[in-house]
Amino acid sequence: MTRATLRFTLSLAILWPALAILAAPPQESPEAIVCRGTSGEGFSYKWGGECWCRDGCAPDLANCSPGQCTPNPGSSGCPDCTHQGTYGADCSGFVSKAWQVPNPRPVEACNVDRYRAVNFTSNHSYWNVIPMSSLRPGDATASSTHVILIIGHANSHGAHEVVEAKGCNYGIVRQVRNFSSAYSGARRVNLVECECAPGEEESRPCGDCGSQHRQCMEDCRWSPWSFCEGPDPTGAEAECTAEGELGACADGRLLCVAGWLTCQPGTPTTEVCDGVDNDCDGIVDNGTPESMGEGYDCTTEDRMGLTQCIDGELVCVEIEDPDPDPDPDPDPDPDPDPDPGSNGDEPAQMMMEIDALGVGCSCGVSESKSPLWGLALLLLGLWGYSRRTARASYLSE
Ligand SMILES: [Ca+2]
Ligand SMILES: [Ca+2]
Repeated sequence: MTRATLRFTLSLAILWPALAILAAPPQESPEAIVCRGTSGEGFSYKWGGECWCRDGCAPDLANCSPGQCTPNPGSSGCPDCTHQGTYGADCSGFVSKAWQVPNPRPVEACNVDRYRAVNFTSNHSYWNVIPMSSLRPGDATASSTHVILIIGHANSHGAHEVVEAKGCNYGIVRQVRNFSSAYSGARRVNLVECECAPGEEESRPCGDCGSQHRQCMEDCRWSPWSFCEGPDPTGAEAECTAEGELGACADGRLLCVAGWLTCQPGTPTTEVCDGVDNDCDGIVDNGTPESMGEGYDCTTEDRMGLTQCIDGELVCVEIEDPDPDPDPDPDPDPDPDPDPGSNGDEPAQMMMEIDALGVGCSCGVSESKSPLWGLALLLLGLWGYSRRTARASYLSE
């Protein structure tokens, strides 16, 4: 098979699927085309190939081998070349996939329908030929033998940043270059105006402490705004009073909830003895004995006691003895009237009776008293009588 026959056969094989399957390219932005194109950088040039792996707008060389193109002995390159590896693309396969023509295909899909370079030099239902001076990102420029994806605007020298499957010894490269007069421009159809540049981010404030974010997606459209949220003031350490909450639950923390400053109530906890309404039922220190630590044995001033929560503090309260010990040395005979036969306290009793009854009155004296006591009482009576007689005589004179 001659080289010309080989080229014709390969071209027919390449064109056949494209002729058999015709579908419009997707509605998308030029930036989406550029994103797809930049993801091919670094993969190998593969004659007849049109697939690579991407991670967003970047090549995924970690998960996909870029392949290796080697010119056969005596040749300068493809199509007389050998390729090792699954992934890689030639120039027209690369632009066909970047443009998603004739059908939308993942860049990872190999052996799918595509076009040849020369196809891009004339009008087509999927693209229009444009002046080279009008080239902008997302367009292509093609000669009869090569096609290149434009990813940048013309610089002051008329050069553009491009991505192209440059050749067997180069692979797919990204560079800035000019074009000879052999090239013409082409712009794909079904392009939509961009809302934003893919990857661009935007944010705006919301509520009184929050913010929202959105990102420009690959299709050149903004993603929906994110949920409104923000950081808690002073790291959620700012204190506040939670309205309608009782006890410890009223001691709140100022948080940013859904973008609004909110006093988050405290959490009820087990009631303990601390002078605080821990369980938030409106009553201070009303827990169970177990939770309060009450009713346990303790000692205070060498007396046994029980723990008790008083004014927020656990104290040891002495136990009161309900049946105190009787007098250890009780009077065995508590009768207040001593034995009348005893002589021991007779004088004292007698004197008391005298003072109470007055002089001359001896009633109540015990008959058992000594006769000397009777004589003494008689003498005392006589002395009193003589005194009263003498006083009466004096008053009558
Ligand atoms: Ca309580
Ligand atoms: Ca408490």
